[in-house]
Formats: sequence, structure tokens, C-alpha cells
Amino acid sequence: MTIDSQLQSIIARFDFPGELIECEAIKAGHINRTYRVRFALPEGDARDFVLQRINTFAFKKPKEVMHNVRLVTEHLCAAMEKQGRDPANRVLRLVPVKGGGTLFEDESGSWRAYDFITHARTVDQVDSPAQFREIGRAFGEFQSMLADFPIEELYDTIPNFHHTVRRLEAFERSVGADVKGRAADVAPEIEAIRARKSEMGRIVGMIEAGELPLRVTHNDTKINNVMLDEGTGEALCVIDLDTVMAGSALYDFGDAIRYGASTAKEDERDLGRVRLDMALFTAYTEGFISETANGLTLRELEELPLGALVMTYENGVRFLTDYLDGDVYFHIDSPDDNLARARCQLALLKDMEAHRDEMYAVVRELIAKYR
Ligand code: GN1
Ligand code: MG
Repeated sequence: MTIDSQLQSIIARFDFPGELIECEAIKAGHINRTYRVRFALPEGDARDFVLQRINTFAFKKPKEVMHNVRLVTEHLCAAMEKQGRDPANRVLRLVPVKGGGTLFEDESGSWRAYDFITHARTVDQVDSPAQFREIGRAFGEFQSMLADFPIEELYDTIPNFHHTVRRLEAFERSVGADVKGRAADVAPEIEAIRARKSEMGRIVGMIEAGELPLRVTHNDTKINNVMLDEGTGEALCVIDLDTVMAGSALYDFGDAIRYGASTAKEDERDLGRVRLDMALFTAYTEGFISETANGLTLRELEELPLGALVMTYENGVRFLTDYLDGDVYFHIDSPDDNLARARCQLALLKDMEAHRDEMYAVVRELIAKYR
């Protein structure tokens, strides 16, 4: 196959083994650009790696991203080894740049590479409650393995990433500027966002009041950020560590529910299909709490459902902001993608509100079971 010569020259900067034989773009996430690269090894086998160009519009300081990723992956490897487990294929491992470091930067962008997690797949929609419970267990374990990580060593790779109140301020600026003349068409969505403003600032308020602790959190816990064993379905590895930084456990729990416990895709156009699946909610919560029941405070555990509401809202706010701004942040395939995503989040939020008491009851039961 012919490989783009610019990509070849980037690949040559990394300390990959063997001879480059394939490079294929893979669709992964709304932010970075990702390739699978394959090398023929002298022994005759082939080995795969992931090459990624970090989106520097989202991540203004790629060096700080790589600092966090390196420290966190080292910590996870050490924690697994302490438990007598082999971190290979279970923790992301960075490929060094020739001459040192883990980040290569030139005029084409900021690049890094990882070992490819083999015999694994990701899913964009949950197949069964058992699968979602397993993903919840993986993110819970991720949280607990990082419980003793010195949080002050991490940079805020995107400052105020889940600061819902700041997100709302940015949203209001975009409504005011209305650079694409789209605000009038989305008046009901703008109204739905404004109506929930004070409740949705509650996590930020509790952190500032010292009622919720800051922890090392993943901050982007979509189900497709967990690699599952192709054969057994076991969660092998948590990926996409670019937003690992200080945050609330409620964010990680909530974002996973937002994405994975919805009956529809994130950009479903038929809003009648968008609901919270309580069986999936319960399954994930069980997996997550089974790993964190004794590591998190009682207050954090009890307020997990608030995380689901706030993260759904916050993503709705962010998608609508980007729609108003002219789609400068999230990758889109069609011009109304961000609008569809925003509407879908708001529809899901309404259904979550209808299930609020039920969510809190499930959480209380599971705390009693595991703590
Ligand atoms: C982005 O990178 P990806 O696609 O996993 C975004 C998340 C959003 C998510 C919505 C760095 O995640 O915060 O929740 O899209 N990541 C960043 O699908 O902004
Ligand atoms: Mg991401």
C-alpha cells in the first residue's frame, strides 16, 4: 500500500520496531485524528500501534497532556504489577520518540504513539446490561487504582473542562455573538438550558464548598473509551487519557451514563427514541460501585445520579455552543450534527429528570450492598 509521505516521515520519528507496512486512518472520537500503523518484525510477525495527532485546538498544551498521560500510565502499570497482574495490553503504553520524550511536534501538528491493544474491540452502543456493568467496573477500578496518585502533579489539560458554570457563561457569549445567525432557530433549546441553570451548577458549588473532593478522574468516560476482550468481553483497557486530571467522581460516573445508558445514539434525530434505560443504569452503577464503595465518600456515592444529570446537560450546552459558533470544536459529518447532538442530550436529560427518584433509590440500594 502507499502511505502518505508526510505520515511516513512522522512515523519515522518514533521508535517503532521493524518495517512499516500499513497505515490506516481509524475513526475514533470527535477530537483527535487516529491511525493504526503496522510493522513487520524481523521474526516474521507483525505488530500494530496507534499513531495520533493531538487536536491542538482542544488541547492547547500538548506537552502537558503527555506529561499527564505518562505519569498516569506509569502509575497504573505499577499498581497492576503490585497486584501481580501483567499490565501488557491492559494499560496504554507510549512509544518513545527517537532521541527522547513521547511527543513529536512539527508544522503538521503534535503526535504521539501507543501500543495497539490487541484482541479487543470497542462498542458505540451497549449490547447488554452485563457488558455495561463490566464497563462500569473498569471505570470504577480506574478510579480506585489512581486513588493514591498525587493529584497536584497533574496539569489541567483543558482548564475548567467540566466547570458547568463556566460552560454556561461561554454558551451565553455564543448566544450573544450569534456569529452564524442560528440563535433564533434554537430558541426552545436555549430556553431549556437557561431553565436548568442553577441546579446544574450544583456539582461545581459542592466542590467549591469542600463537600465533594477532587480526585484523579478520566473525564471522558464514553463506553467506547474502554477496550473489551473480543472473546470474553472482559474490559481490558481504559483508553483516551487526554483529559485525565483533577475532577469529581460524579463526572466520570455521569458521563458514562449519559452516553451508555441512553436508548439511542448521541446524535439520534428521532427524539422519541431517546430515553434513559434503567436496566442499563442499574447495571453500570453496580459495576462502578462494586469497585468504589469504600474509596469514595458516602456523599459522593449518594450524589452519583446528579453526575448523570449534569453531564448530560453540560454536553448539551457544549454541543449547542459549538453549533452557534459554527462547529469549530467537535468534528461533524453533516451541518446539523451538533444541533442534533444538543437536542438529543436535552431529550435524554428530560427523561433522566423523570427517573431522578428511581436513580437515587438504585444508588442507595447498591451502596447498602457494597459498603
Ligand atoms: C469528545 O474525544 P471524544 O470524542 O471521546 C469530548 C468529550 C465529549 C464527547 C462527546 C476533549 O470526546 O468531552 O463528552 O466528545 N472530548 C473533548 O461525544 O472535548
Ligand atoms: Mg476524547
